[in-house]
Amino acid sequence: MFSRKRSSFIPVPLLLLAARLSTSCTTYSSSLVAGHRVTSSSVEADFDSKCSSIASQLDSSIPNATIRFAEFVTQGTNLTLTDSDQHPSCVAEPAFPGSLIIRADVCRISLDVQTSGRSGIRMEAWLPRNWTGRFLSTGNGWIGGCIQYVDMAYTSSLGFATVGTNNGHDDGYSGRSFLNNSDVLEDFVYRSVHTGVVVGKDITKTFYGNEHTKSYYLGCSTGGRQGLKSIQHFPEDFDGVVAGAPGNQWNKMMDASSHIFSLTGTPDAPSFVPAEAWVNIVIPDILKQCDTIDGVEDGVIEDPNLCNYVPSPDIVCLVDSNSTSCITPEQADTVRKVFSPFFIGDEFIYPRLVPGSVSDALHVVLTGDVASAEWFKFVVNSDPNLDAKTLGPSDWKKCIAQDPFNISTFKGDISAFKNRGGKLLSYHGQGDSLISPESSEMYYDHVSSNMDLSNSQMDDFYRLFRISGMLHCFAGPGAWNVGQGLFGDTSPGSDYTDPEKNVLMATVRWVEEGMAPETIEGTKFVNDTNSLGIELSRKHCRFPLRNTYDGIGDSTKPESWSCQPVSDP
Ligand SMILES: *[C@@H]1O[C@H](CO)[C@@H](O)[C@H](O)[C@H]1NC(C)=O
Ligand SMILES: *[C@@H]1O[C@H](CO)[C@@H](O)[C@H](O)[C@H]1NC(C)=O
Ligand SMILES: *[C@@H]1O[C@H](CO)[C@@H](O)[C@H](O)[C@H]1NC(C)=O
Ligand SMILES: *[C@@H]1O[C@H](CO)[C@@H](O)[C@H](O)[C@H]1NC(C)=O
Ligand SMILES: *[C@@H]1O[C@H](CO)[C@@H](O)[C@H](O)[C@H]1NC(C)=O
Ligand SMILES: *[C@@H]1O[C@H](CO)[C@@H](O)[C@H](O)[C@H]1NC(C)=O
Ligand SMILES: *[C@@H]1O[C@H](CO)[C@@H](O)[C@H](O)[C@H]1NC(C)=O
Ligand SMILES: [Ca+2]
Repeated sequence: MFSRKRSSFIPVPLLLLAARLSTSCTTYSSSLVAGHRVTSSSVEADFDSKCSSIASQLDSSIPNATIRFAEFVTQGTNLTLTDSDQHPSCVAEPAFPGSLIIRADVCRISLDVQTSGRSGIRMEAWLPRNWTGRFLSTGNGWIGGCIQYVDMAYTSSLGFATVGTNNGHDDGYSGRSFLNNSDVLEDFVYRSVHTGVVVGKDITKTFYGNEHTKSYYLGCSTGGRQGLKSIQHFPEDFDGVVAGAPGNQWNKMMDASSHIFSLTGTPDAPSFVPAEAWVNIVIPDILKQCDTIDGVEDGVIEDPNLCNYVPSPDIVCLVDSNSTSCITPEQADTVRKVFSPFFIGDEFIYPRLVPGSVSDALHVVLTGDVASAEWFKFVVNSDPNLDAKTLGPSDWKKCIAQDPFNISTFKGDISAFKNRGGKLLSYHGQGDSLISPESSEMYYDHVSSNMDLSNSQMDDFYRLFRISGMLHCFAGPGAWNVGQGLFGDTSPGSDYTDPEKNVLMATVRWVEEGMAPETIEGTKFVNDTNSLGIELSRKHCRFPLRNTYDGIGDSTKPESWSCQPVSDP
C-alpha cells in the first residue's frame, strides 16, 4: 500500500508527526513492570470491567474534564474512526486513516478537557493491558486538528500507556479556529500536549493504581516541534523525547514556503517548473551531480551538505522551446534559487530546500500555491480573505516578529531537561524537502553554543541522527524505517523494535539503562513492503559525524560504512 509512489497521494501535509512500536521484552522492562503486570486470567477479565467503570471515576477526579467514553478494544479489532473521532479532512492524509487494526488489548478512553473559557482539547488515552509501566505522549502534524491514531496504536502495542490530543481544535488541516482566538493558538503552540500529559499521567495512575515509571514522547514534524517545546518549557514532562524532523523555527518556515512560492510563481508563470520537469529532468540531474559523492550510485545522497547543486548547462534549453528534455533559463533560475538559502536583504532567514528527490516538496511547496497560507490568513493577518499569493518581505518580517507563544521553539538553554537526566533523540531525513534538515543542525549548534557544550558533552543528553534517503518523517529511497511510527514497519514479530534499529526503544534504553545510541540502523524493504524482504540496511550516524563508505564492501550492508568526523568547512 505504501509504495515509494505513495507520496503522490499526499494532498497537503507539509508537516506530519510520528509514532508506533512493538514489543521489546528486554529484561529491564520485565523488572520494571513486575509489580503490576497482569498475570492471572481473573485479573485479565477484570481489565474489561475496570475499563467500563473508569469513566465515572475519572469524571469526578480530573479537573475540567468530561469523559466522552471508555471502551475495551481487543487486539485484532479493525477500529473504524468516525467523524466524531476526527475531522473528515484528517482522513485525506495517510497519517490519519479512517480505520486501523488494533495490535494489543487496550482500554480506550476519550475525553474533553477545557483549557480556558474559550478553548479546550479532545484527547484519548490508550491503556494497554500488558502495561510496561511507561507513559508516552504522541504529537501532531502540520496545524493539528487530528489525533494521531496510528501512533497511539503503535506505542500502546509496545506497552506504553499512551495519550494523544487533537492539538486544540477539530478543524483538521484548516487554521480557521485560530482566528481571533489566542487561546486556541496557545493550545496549538504548547498547551495541548502539556495538558494531555498532565491529565494522561493522572488517568494512568487512576487506572492501574500505580504511577508510571518513566515518561516518553514520540513525534515528527509539528510533533517534533512539540517535543522540543516540552523540553524547553516543561522539562519535567518527559524522561525521553524522540523529536523527528522538528518544525521549529516555525515562523521562518512559514515564510520560507511563501518565499518559495514567490520564486516559482503560479503554474502558468514562465518561472514555474512543472512536476514532470522536476521528475524527468531536474531530479535526474541532481542525482547525476550528487549521488556518487558518497561513492555509491544508489539514488541516496548520503550527506546533502556536500551537494551544492546548480542545474547543469545541458538541461537548460532556449527560451520558448517546448522540449520535454530541458528547462528554460528562467526555470533554471527558479531551481537555482529554491536550492539557495533564503535571505531578506542581508539577513539570513531559513536554509535552502535540500537537493534530493524533492518528491515531498512537489506536493507541498512546489505546487504553485502558498503552502503556509492558512497560517498567514488565520494567525498573522487575521483575515480569512487574505490573498496569500501577494505576500512579501514585510509580511515575512511581521510573521517572525509575532512569534505567538514563542512558537519558534528555538530556546537554546535546555539545561533544566539535561540536569534532570532527560534524553533527547532527534532525527531528520536528509531528503526532507518540507522541513530543511539543515534546520535541525542549526538547532543542535544553537544549543551547543548557548550551553557551551562540546559535541561529546552534547552526546550525554542530545543526539541528532541524520537519516539519509528519508523524506519528511517517513518514506524515501534510503534505509528510512527507524521505528519512528507513522508508516515505519514494526509489525509484531519483526525485530524492528530492537533498540539498535528503533529510535523509540533506543531512547528507552538510553533513559533506563544509560546506554546511549551510537547509531540507528535503518531498514529499507523491497517496495517498502516488509514481506518482500530487505533492500538496504544502513547504520545512520549522529551529527556531526558523516556516514562514509569503505569503497569496497556491499554498500547495502551497514558493515561497509562507518561514522567519520567531518573535516570540511
Ligand atoms: C506482555 O509483555 C511481555 C513482555 O513485556 C511479553 O513477554 C508478553 O508476551 C506480552 N503479553 C501479551 C499478551 O502481549
Ligand atoms: C477495516 O475496515 C475498513 C472499513 O471500515 C475496511 O475498509 C478495511 O479494509 C478493513 N481492514 C481490514 C484489514 O480488514
Ligand atoms: C480549568 O479551566 C480553567 C479555565 O476554564 C483554568 O483557569 C483552570 O486553570 C483549569 N484548571 C486546571 C486544574 O487545569
Ligand atoms: C478578527 O479581529 C480583527 C481585528 O483584530 C477584526 O478586524 C476582524 O473582524 C475579526 N474577525 C472575526 C471573524 O471576528
Ligand atoms: C508549448 O506548448 C504549449 C501547450 O502544450 C503551447 O500552448 C505553446 O504554444 C507551446 N509553445 C511553443 C513555443 O511551441
Ligand atoms: C517568549 O520567550 C521570551 C524569552 O524566553 C519570554 O521573555 C517571553 O515571555 C515569552 N513569551 C511568551 C508569550 O511566552
Ligand atoms: C515492486 O514495485 C514495482 C513497481 O510498482 C513492480 O514492478 C515490482 O514487480 C515490485 N517488486 C516486487 C518484488 O513486488
Ligand atoms: Ca549515493
